[in-house]
Amino acid sequence: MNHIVYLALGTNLGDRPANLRAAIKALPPSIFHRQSSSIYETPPWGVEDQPSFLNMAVKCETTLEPEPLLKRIKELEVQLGRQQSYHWGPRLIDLDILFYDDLILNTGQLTIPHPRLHERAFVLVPLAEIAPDFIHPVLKKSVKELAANVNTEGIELWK
Ligand code: PH2
Ligand code: MG
Ligand code: MG
Repeated sequence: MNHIVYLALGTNLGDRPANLRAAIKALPPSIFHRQSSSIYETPPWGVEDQPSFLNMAVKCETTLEPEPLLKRIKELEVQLGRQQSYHWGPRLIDLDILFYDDLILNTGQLTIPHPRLHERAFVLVPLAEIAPDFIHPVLKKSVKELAANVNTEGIELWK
């Protein structure tokens, strides 16, 4: 049984475009890459005193259940060289699960949809390119509508 998932990718350390490319290339067959958004340069959100990010969103098809999927993408982050940082601090690569089909899940360890995606222009702007009409299963609004309601100031298409 295959599931459709949307992932957010972010990086603000090292060779940022190379980090995004490496992450997509490193996705295993069990997380099959289907579509990518453009890349955006985005001002740091949460903790502002850090380098700006490159962000994008991808659509994948997966055979993994949500928790094994999370485990696999966390392993991938480590494999790509991510090291421990502080909460919302700088990172080489960050992979977050945004949506998993139209599943609503909260295990304490994993919340789907991502609990802050609707507040984050750096997630919604790229996501709206590849999934404008996807309905947020909790908020019952389309990604396009959510994207229209956040402050997109400072977000720029990456060349
Ligand atoms: N990720 C964070 C914290 N702040 N800001 C931007 N612009 N992009 C991110 O990916 C990001 C962030 C924690 O995951
Ligand atoms: Mg994140
Ligand atoms: Mg993360």
